[in-house]
Amino acid sequence: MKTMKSLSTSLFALGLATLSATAADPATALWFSTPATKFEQSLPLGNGRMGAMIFGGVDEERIVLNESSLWSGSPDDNDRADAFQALPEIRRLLAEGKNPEAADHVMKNFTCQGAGSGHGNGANVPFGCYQTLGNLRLKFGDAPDAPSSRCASGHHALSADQEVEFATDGSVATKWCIIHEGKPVVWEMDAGKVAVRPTTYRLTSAEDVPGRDPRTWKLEGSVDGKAWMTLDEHQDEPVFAQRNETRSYAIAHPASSRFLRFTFLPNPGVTHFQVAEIAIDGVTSKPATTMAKAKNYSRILDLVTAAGEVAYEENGVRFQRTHFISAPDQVFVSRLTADRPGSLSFKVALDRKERFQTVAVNDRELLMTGTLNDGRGGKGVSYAGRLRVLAKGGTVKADANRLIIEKADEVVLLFAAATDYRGFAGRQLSDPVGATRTDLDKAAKKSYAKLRAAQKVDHEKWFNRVALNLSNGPASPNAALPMAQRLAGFAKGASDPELAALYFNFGRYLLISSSRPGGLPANLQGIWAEEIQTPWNGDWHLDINVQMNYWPAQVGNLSELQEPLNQLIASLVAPGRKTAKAYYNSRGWVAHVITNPWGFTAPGEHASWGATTGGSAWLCEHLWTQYAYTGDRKFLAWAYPILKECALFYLDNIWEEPEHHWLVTGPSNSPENSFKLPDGRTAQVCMGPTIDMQQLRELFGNTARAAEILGVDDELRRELTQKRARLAPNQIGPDGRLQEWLQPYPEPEPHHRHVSPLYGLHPYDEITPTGTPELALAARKLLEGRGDEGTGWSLAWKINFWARLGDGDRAYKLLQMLLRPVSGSAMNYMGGGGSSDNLFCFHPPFQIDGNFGGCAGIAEMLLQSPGAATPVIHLLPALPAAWPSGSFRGLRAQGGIEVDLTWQDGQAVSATLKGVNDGPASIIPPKGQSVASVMLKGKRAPGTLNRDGSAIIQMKRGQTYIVRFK
Ligand code: FUC
Repeated sequence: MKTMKSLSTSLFALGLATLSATAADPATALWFSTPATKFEQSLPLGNGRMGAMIFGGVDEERIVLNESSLWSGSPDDNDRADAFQALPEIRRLLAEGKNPEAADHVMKNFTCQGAGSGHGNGANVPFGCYQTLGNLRLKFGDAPDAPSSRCASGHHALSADQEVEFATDGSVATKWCIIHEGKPVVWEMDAGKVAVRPTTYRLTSAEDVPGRDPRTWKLEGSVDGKAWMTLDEHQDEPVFAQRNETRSYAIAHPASSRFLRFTFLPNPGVTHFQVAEIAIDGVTSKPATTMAKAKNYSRILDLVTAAGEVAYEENGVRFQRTHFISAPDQVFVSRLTADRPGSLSFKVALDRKERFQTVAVNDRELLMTGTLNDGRGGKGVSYAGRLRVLAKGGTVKADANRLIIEKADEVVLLFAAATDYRGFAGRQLSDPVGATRTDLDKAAKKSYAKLRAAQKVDHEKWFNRVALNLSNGPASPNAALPMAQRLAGFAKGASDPELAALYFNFGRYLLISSSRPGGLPANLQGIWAEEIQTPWNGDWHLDINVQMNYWPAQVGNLSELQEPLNQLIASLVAPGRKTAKAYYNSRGWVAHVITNPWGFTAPGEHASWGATTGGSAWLCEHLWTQYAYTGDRKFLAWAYPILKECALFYLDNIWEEPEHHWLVTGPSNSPENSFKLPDGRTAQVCMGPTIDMQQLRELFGNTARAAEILGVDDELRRELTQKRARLAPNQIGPDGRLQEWLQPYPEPEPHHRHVSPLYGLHPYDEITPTGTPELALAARKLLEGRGDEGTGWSLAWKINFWARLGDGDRAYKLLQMLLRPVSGSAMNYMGGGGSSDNLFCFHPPFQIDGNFGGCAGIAEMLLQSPGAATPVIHLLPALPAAWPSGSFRGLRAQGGIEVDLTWQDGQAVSATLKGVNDGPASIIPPKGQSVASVMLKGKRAPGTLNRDGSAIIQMKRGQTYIVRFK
């Protein structure tokens, strides 16, 4: 690991030194020289259940708060009871090559019942969505409260960068855009403490679709937010003649108001309403710049101790804030200090975009409560967030719905959050308000130092299991730059191996912070979101995304943190059985493409993607992998019934296609991709896509092996083995590429982000360069054809593919692409993935899967452990030229073997292996090298050195083996 000294030296060389930044290790810390102005620059903290994003502003510290069970929606029956009756006809049409007709049938009879995911905008349908808990705001000094605007009619933008705040961001380049649903659109603003009396206002049209411009509106004012007076009105105004045109209006009846609101009537014939800017003169303003008076500012996320540190000087006083979230004490903690007594004066507020009420319960405590939509207009999950102020010196008092701290020496803030979500995981509370009180009372009995010490011990126990060093020299100059400049420099080609190490460490950090035993699994957002309507509902997508979240768990030595995923899988068995009966009249359980905390297992609402049947099979891979990497038989015994019933579903549902008499799935999709039929029509619904076949080979194989290990179900084992052999095989198309479907159909979108037929290369490993060289070549050709470009997670997957193909430099190129700086969160399916300043993976928008996939990909370049009866330890299978020397400690191979390795000038020097089980292990050295010796306690370890340079050793649990290479 880098020493502190080498970094501080380079910082001084660059003239960028700040006091705190010199303490930051560039491989384990993200540092910034400015506060965050956007979510994707803020610092993520989490204890698995609660999350926080630290902005670190000087005038206002905004902290986005999260709680993993804050889901709208509610349990729902999504199955069409007699859908199975449509199955024979759908299969007949598929067998006859009439895929679009089959798709019509799926649309009519075989999609879910109800609104499904609400086309990815499910906040207000039963599917629901994961939502932000709200904001904690600390307002310093005498800065007036920034006016805050909101959409009082409850309309939500389809993407986070078109939400209501973009109407007052001072930029005509951004807009507020929503679907009005035929209802008046209400914009409301709280101008702050002081009443205002504006006399003019301005509206600016957005950049496109004139029909969406405001045409009929009313402006009202209110002193108390209850009684409203009309200030101005316009009807049937002509559409704005130009895009981004600003028009000014005089207010007909000015009146003193604290609250102001516009009601815009929807324009007939258009679905959307949009406006680039709303400016009430003298009231709305650009957000104040927070850096005006601050000096020597730094903001650091320390991955080792899991704390966000903010420090700066103002008027000669040094201010410091430390933020963390404790798993042992279940509270978010902030400590604020200053080096001159009596310097801390600020106001504390808790807010949310909708459905909240904040009250001061006493002079040092705020309580925010609310209830989410159950998706039927009724009451869903209720939540509570409670904040307590513990101040040394000065005064603390309540003022309406905030707390005011004056002239304190030091302040500790404790925040607890809870919901009454009851389901497969989480706290199962009925009184979240009471729970937050109990959590705070307990935590408040401990000193700050005790809270911090307990949180550090807990976090470090996970984090320190693994260490990675990708350079042996002094830190590169680029590594000393603040994050934004560091990413920009790296994208321009600056050497910065520490950045890759940081990305790896960050992935493990995020898993530790978003997935803890007993809790809900990490979703598309991990646990971090500032929206009400999160992109794609912040759900669990089963056609790669939730699985990718857990790729680092085993190799990254965080096996226990996969438990939430295992529980999610177990929870899908009961609803999945019902779905299997309704749609297939079959045994077993199935989950399709998406799920939520309410047990959604039905197909999605559109045939083009919702017919994907592999979700449950892909989930079950993780149950097997957990066993493979731990050798934990008890776990296997627990998981076996889930695997078995999953396999039974597919056994009942594979059918013989007419051409080759192979067994295939169908109806299905190759996730989200489409193809062209010979008659030129485009289709998505198909039978036997390659990915399904690979997943079934894997599932049937793993289930049979599990049965064998546990000594059960001989007959089932035979059936699995027989049917496995009859599944449609991997095929190479006339263009030499691995085929995606049964036929070599041309693709309308050849660069599609999903590379589903390479499931057999990664995560499954039935395609390997040594075991199946022809298929590996076909896989490589497919990958070349798809191109490197992709969404965030797609880039991350490609790192893993190239690593499996043994091409370290190509994997590194994809890692560079994943690390390229991106901004803007508009949804992009075509490519343009990368990283934001805080290293969050951008699809775009922010989607955490790529962080985990990239982390696993880096590990995959250094160590691979393909599935076999004997655990295999393949060292440096894809080392790029960019990392000639380095070391790692604590990565895991199958069989629960911990591996340490040092390499120099591209050559492995020595490795240490330590197992938790007795048994053989096979060691494969880097290309061009051989195992020279394997020693146990200074003597040759039992085993054999093979002629091809590999070795097999007989390991005893708890013993340390030292491997040398030549
Ligand atoms: C699938 C992917 C998208 C996105 C979404 C959450 O629909 O195809 O790219 O990742 O899931």
